[in-house]
Amino acid sequence: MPDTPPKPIQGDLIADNNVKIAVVVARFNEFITKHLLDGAVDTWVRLGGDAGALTVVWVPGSFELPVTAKKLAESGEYKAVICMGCVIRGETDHYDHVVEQTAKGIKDVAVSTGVPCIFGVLTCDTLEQAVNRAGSKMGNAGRSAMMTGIEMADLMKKL
Ligand code: INI
Repeated sequence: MPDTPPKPIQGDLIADNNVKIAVVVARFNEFITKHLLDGAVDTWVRLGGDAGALTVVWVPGSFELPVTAKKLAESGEYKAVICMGCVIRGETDHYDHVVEQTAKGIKDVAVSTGVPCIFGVLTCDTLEQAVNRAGSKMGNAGRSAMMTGIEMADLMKKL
């Protein structure tokens, strides 16, 4: 008998207006995060979705992303929650606390609710690094966060 290769299971990259996705954006470093949001919405539209089908929620800073993602995930309405922020290292260890707790918080919400919560938070040493990842030299992290959210929302349906 010929050996048959395994049939992989994976999410498709199709924006379906009936599969609700929420985007939570931190206002801190809005100069950067508004471009991440623009990239995410544009990617959703280019993959076939209507911009109006997305739910966009603004929060003060990245530290507020997990609790907001939790509320959205627990509502049962959303198949993915995309969290976007920008944390830039300063002179103190504040950066480390914000980054660590934000990343862990977002992961905890995803694992406890079963709703994919995407870590679209830039963690940079300099403003230039953030600019490069918000629609210039290094692309736009908002785009990849949206693609990850769409793929994961579809994958969860198939598992
Ligand atoms: N929030 C960010 O999203 N990015 C930062 O770079 C940042 N820094 O550097 O302080 C930041 N701080 C605010 C934090 O997220 C909370 O909003 C605040 O601590 C209130 O809980």
